[in-house]
Amino acid sequence: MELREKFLSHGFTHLESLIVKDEVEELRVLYDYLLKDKKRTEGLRSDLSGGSGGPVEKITQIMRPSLIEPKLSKMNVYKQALNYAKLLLGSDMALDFDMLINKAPYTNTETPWHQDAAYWIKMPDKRAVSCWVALDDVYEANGCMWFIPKKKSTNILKHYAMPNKGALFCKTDTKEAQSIPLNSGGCTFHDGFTLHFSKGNSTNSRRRALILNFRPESMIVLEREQGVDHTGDREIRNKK
Ligand SMILES: O=C(O)CCC(=O)C(=O)O
Repeated sequence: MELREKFLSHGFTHLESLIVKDEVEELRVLYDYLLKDKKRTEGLRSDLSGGSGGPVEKITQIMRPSLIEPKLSKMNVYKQALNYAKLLLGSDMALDFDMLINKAPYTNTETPWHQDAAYWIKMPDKRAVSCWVALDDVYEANGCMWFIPKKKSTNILKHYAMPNKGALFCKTDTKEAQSIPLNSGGCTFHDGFTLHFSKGNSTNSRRRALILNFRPESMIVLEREQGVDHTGDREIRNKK
């Protein structure tokens, strides 16, 4: 099935290779600087697991990393992902925010099932696509992405928050869930209503992902007018 056709009908799709290995290497260097630098990332960094700030972060999330490390947004991956966002959802797509999500070896902590739109304000134009780029080879045991093929509607299930402002999650039937293993440099695309999840990293390998989220320019303007720039606390914004 064509990339766009699959994205529109299932709510997700993937590419075996979005960027070349040399760029993966360059991104890993910037990524690792940010992971180590707790000072510069303060305020934008948190543990999605809901852990209460212990010495080991189980799922490190750093929001808007390109604000801290502007070299990032000059990288080809931002241009490539934007081109695909336009192909999938239209020429008015623009970058809303980027984030890093890292699962260190043996942290064994799943990212619970959720829909991204639960985190966002209600928007009249609901088009959005997240490009999740693997910077390591990813597979089920170290936390590759899983998706449930989307039904036609754009319903948002009831979401709950993990303790300490951790990730949002919902309850869902997962029998149709599909895992998408990737080599580094590959990526998945999912829309804001598609249920997704990843297992904990139970291996000695790393699982670094860079995620770029795109939506219509006019909706980004609307978000910013309402003070939403994806640097603040996680909360359930899109209540039924
Ligand atoms: O990287 C993960 O484990 C989860 C990613 C995710 O939820 C997202 O990109 O929306």
